[in-house]
Amino acid sequence: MNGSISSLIDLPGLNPAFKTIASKIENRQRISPEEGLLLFEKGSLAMLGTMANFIREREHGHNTYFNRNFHIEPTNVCVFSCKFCSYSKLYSKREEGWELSIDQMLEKVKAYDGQPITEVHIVGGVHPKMDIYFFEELIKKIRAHRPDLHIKGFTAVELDYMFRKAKLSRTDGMKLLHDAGLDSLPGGGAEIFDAVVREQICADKVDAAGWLDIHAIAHRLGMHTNATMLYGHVESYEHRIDHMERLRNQQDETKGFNTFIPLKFRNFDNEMSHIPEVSSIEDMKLYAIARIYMDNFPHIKAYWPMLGREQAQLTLSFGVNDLDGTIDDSTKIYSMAGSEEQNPTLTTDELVGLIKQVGRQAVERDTLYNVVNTY
Ligand code: V47
Ligand code: SF4
Repeated sequence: MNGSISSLIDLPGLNPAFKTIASKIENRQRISPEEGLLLFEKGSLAMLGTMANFIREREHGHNTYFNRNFHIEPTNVCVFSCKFCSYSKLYSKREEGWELSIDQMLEKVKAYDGQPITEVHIVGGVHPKMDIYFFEELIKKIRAHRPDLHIKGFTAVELDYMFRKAKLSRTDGMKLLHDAGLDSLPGGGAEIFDAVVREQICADKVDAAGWLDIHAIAHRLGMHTNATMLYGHVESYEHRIDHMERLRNQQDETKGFNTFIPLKFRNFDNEMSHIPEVSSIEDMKLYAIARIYMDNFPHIKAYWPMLGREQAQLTLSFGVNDLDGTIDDSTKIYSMAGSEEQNPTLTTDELVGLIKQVGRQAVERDTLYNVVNTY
C-alpha cells in the first residue's frame, strides 16, 4: 500500500504537479482547490485510484461499513420544484402522491419489531401540512416505541421550511426536534452549492448558506450529520471543487460531518431527462477525488440503490469505505429516477457477499460508526 504512493512519487515522466499531490497525500497534507481541479482535468483513472485507495486503506484498512436500516418517506408531495426530481408531486396534484399519517409511519416502525435494525432514515417531500409539531409527535412516538433505534431524519431543505413555517429560529427548531429524539441529519438537499447552478436546477429551496448553517447548528447541539453532492448534470469541475471546499471549511469549524456521499444524477422521468448521465469512469474519478479532497471527512459513502450493486462494488477501489445499509425496499427516490435498482433490498448476507467478493472486510456499524459486527 505504502509502496503504491511512493511509486507514483518516483514514477519517471509523471507530471510534477501530480508528484506534489502524491507527496502531500503521503504526508497527510491538504490539497488546494487548484490541485483538485487539476485532478479532475488531467488525472488518469489509474492514478486517482492509487491515491484514493492509499488514503482509504491508511484510514480504514479493508473495512467496509454498512448498517441495517430502513427508510420512511412520509410524503412525496412537495412545495418545491427541483428540476432533477423524479419523485415529487406538486401540492396541487397531490392525488398522485402519498401522504402517510403518524399511525401509518408507526406501523412501518413496528413491522421491524424484534429485528436487529439500528437506524430509521426519514426523508421525503416538503408537504405544507406536515409541520414541525407533526414530526415532533412522530419522533416522540418512534422513540417511545423503540428507544434504541437511531432516528436520522430530515434534510436541511425540509428543516428550513418547517422552521420558517413555525416562525422558529433554526436553533430553536433544531432543539425542539433534537429534544423529541431526532439523533442526526442525513445529507440531502445540498445538490451543488453554487448559486448560478442552484438557480438552474433547484431555484426555490434553501440556499448554500442556509444548508450549511442548519448543519452547523446541528453540530453545535452535538448531533452528527452527512453531506451530499448531486453530480453529473449541468455543473462544471469548478462547481464540484467549490462544493467540496465549502464542506471542508465547515467541517474544520464544526467537525460534525460523518460522511460525504456523492449522488449521481439519474435522468429518468424528470425535467432534466435531456441531460445524459455521466459514465462509470467519471463516477469512479469523482469518488477518488472526493476521498483525496475531503481530508477531514472520516468516511466516503457510495449509496448502492442509486449507483447499482456492481458500480458500488467498484467504488471500493476508488476511496469509498461505506455502502449505506440494507434499506429493505423502503425508498423510492432512485427507483423513480431510473436507477438499475428498482426494488432496493439487500439482505445482510447479500451485502456482506458483495463486499467480500471484492476482497474487502464487511463491518456492520451503527449510524455513528460504532462497530456492531465484523463478518
Ligand atoms: O437531495 C433527487 C437526490 C437526495 C435525484 O445521509 C437525486 O445517509 C440523483 O440525500 N438523481 C436525497 N439524485 C437522498 C439523500 C441521501 C440518500 C441516502 C443516504 C443519505 C444519508 C442521504 O437525492 C436529494 C437529491 O440530491 N436526488 N433526485 C436524481 N434524479
Ligand atoms: Fe422536493 Fe426534495 Fe424533490 Fe426537491 S428533491 S422537489 S425538495 S422532494
